[in-house]
Amino acid sequence: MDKIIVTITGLLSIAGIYWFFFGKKEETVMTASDTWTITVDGGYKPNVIKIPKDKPATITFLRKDENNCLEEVVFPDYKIKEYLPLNKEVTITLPSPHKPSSFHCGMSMFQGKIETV
Ligand SMILES: [Cu+2]
Repeated sequence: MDKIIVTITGLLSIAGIYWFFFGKKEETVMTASDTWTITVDGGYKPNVIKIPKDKPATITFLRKDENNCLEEVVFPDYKIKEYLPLNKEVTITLPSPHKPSSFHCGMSMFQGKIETV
């Protein structure tokens, strides 16, 4: 009887571990999309985006922060610099292929990261 309980407990914890990792992986499924929305409010939310290497990525920025410093977003590796008007969506398309890179505000005080998958 004890053996059965131990076996069941063992199987359940293995299932739990699988569920945990599988669940985490499932979260990254949203990275397979080709559009992202980043809210600019005291920084970039989210500030890490994962994009597929070989697909152009369309990122929509919505600035809700009046801070002048955030009115410009720069993607140095793509040589893209864009003005972000307050409360207006701005769409930026990053041409593929991608490599890990970053983006930041005009003065580089707020940063975001691009990871590739
Ligand atoms: Cu800044």
